[in-house]
Amino acid sequence: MSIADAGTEALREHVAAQLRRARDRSVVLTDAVDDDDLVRQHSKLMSPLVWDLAHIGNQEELWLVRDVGGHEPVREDIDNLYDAFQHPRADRPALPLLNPAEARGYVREVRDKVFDVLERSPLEGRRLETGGFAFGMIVQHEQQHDETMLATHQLRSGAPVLHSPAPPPGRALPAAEVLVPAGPFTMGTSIEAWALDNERPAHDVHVDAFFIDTAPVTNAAWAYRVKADLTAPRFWVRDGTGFLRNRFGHVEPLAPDEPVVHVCFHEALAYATWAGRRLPTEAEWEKAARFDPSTGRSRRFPWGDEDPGVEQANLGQRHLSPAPVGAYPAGASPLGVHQLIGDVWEWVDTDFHGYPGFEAFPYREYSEVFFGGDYKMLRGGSFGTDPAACRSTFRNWDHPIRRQIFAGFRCARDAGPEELA
Ligand code: AVJ
Ligand code: FE
Repeated sequence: MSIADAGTEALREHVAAQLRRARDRSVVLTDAVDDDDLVRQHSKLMSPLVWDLAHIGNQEELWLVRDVGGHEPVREDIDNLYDAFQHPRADRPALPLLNPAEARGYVREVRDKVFDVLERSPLEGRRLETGGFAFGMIVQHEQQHDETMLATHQLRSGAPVLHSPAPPPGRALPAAEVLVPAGPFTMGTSIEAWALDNERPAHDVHVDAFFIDTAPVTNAAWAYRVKADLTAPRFWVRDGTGFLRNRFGHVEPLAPDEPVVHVCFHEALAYATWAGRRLPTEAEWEKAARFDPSTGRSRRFPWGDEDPGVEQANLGQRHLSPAPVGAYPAGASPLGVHQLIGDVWEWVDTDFHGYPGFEAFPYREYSEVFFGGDYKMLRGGSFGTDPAACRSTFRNWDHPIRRQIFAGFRCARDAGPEELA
């Protein structure tokens, strides 16, 4: 089950390990390039990598050193520089940012204090500390920025600096789509200790019967659509009459059976419409990912309640690409839907809003200020998402035009009355 059910010392160990894992990843992503590359803006959509790094430290200082720990500020003078709401990404390179050596020193100093705070926290009592929530929030924050930094890596030019083993091979799936039966299911959670405010509370949602694809739309399916003279995803490179793809500087043939990645919401919707189908709603996606028809219960993950392992899902930047369809049979849902977790974030046709009974916690700027804005939801995580920041209830969002994120989609359709089992 979840680590929060184990004892306090086991939880403390878990928190420490998760903090270290997140930091190892931030270090890999920032040590891979030289200082010049760290301070440069690779795209107006992204921050310089050195901004992400110090921002990670600053959030950690604000919540864990100052709030949970009750300590004096380390660098109060830089709060404004690293407040995402003060400076749009495009303006960040011009700010008097900490240089790479200073940023590295800063995050290290904050982290040293945080281990001290962790030793002293009862990990219960105060809501912010119960179950290690604030620590978990900061782990997820760092991992989210790591994925953002990975997207920045995909935008940089020059020789490749990141390498990874290929994902496991794909396999044919027994069916292209499955019927998700009509009825209520539990959406969101009130019991997952590190779930963020927008995943709460658990509530019942009625969903009509619908069909959902057992796999995300693949490059082959998309290439067929491109032949019909529609545009290609981001990072596809023209090669005579066909396409190659640029994956973190590795320019290579498209893997036909891999989920398509780097498409915006509008492209996903256009593909689905072109294919005579539609995108699932957020509730449909979550029901397909969690609902166990034999018990009526919502699971934490499609395969059950256990955290993701390497057999279940392509997460955690182990591979620098989605895996081919069928590569994770052990990660399928009870209804036989594959690769809902990992590989590619999946666009769903729902705007960002709070669930009934939503309460901002611990700060409005994580979720609430984005409700009702120009955002579409993304579900399930990508190959670049860490397991700590991914579960079947986890909600991500972005502008519908964004395609630098690791986003793909799968299709769904209404179930006709004659098709109901
Ligand atoms: C939830 C991924 C949309 O990166 O903008 C990071 C996460 N919030 N720092 C983002 C986040 C504050 C957020 N997303
Ligand atoms: Fe942030």
